[in-house]
Amino acid sequence: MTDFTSCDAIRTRFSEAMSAMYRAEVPLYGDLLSIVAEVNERTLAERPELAAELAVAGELGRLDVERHGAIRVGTPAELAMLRRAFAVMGMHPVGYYDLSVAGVPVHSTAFRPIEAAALNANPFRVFTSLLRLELIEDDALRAEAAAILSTRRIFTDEAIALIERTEAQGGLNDGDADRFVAALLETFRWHGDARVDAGSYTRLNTAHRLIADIVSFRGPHINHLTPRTLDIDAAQAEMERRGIDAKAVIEGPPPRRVPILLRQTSFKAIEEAVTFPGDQTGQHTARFGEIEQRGAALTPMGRALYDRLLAQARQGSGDYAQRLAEAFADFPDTIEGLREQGLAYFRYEAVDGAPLAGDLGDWIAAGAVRAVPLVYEDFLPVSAAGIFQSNLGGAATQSYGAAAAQAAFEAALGGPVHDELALYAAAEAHSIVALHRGLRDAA
Ligand code: OOG
Ligand code: NI
Repeated sequence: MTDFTSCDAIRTRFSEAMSAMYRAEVPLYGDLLSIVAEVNERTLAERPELAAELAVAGELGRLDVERHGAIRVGTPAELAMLRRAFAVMGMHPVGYYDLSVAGVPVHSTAFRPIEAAALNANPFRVFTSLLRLELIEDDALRAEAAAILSTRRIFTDEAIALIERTEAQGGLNDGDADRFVAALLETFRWHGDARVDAGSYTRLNTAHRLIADIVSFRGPHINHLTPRTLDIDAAQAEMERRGIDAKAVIEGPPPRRVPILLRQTSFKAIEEAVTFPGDQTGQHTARFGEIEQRGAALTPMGRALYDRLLAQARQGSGDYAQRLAEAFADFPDTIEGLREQGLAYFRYEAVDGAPLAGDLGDWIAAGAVRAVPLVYEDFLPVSAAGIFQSNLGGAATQSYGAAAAQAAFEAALGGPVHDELALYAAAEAHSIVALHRGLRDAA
């Protein structure tokens, strides 16, 4: 039998290689890593109960390696090959995000592991956006962009050969795994030599800065890589203390005792030197730094409440943090409250064995079973759009209209995206089945 390197191991090597590359390309990313490491260490030391909870959830180990990246591609063929490349690393498309509702001409998915064990081994995720050429209004410019994209090749021959080998033989041996990581890394490297002349760049950039970012270069350079902090308010304060030009507002929910979903902040995009054919030079602004704090995955009901309260906070005037805190006073902030009102997903664990009469609620009330919130492993389109905007100069853009184009996206991808809510619900149901089995065996 051939000995294949596990998907988890390949993913970990790849995420380490990406991290090293991005650190060299965007040195401020290294500062973010050190801020997050410091804050996490301090938080765990100050809050032993949090450290214990993370240990029980199997999450302590993944914290130091946890990152998400983001890339943007131009064509269906590029997206379809990415799906196959990420599959080599056990990363599958989860969720569909229509960012056109925020005036950004892309739609997206997140490639990530989906099994609990794989997530805890290394939850590396890549938010991946596809340009929607049809949203470029100017016919000539749309044709120009399509022509430019039709001649670019973003994967090396070796990367494609190793993807095909994986599909043919079911995995990669250790040497091939290393070659695959090195070959695929080339796709996400920054290339300052644009493929288009300065005139095209300016036309694309005027239509939308993101269009220029996607179309003008040799590949879908990684545009940020985000470590996970346990205390984003502390990390934000430390960014400011170090004089890093951080975004003013933390996106997402307010600070809470039981964190929910995702809170994110970023530092502004850096300006990078670009050369155009014919030796003209210019500047491109797209790549940035971001940190995030993750909390509980919400049920559809929890998400609806979240969306309503966030909208409410955004409408008012005056201090945003205060409006946010006031609006979210209506969102239960205890494990029991979230659970009883059906707002979040949980994993249920037997505390210690005595079998009990009654149902799950009775067991929890009796302290025989503990409910642990499932981590939100996905993204928030509204926050994402906020981050897109803040890094693109912030000018309000018109909405492209809300028509969801998920079917077109999945056709480009070459398969359906997983429904993230179904994944959380299945993980919860699975833990309940395991609990019943355990209690029965103990009886
Ligand atoms: C992706 C932005 C989305 C997030 O954390 O929500 C994202 C992009 O700018 O390409 O990464
Ligand atoms: Ni991000």
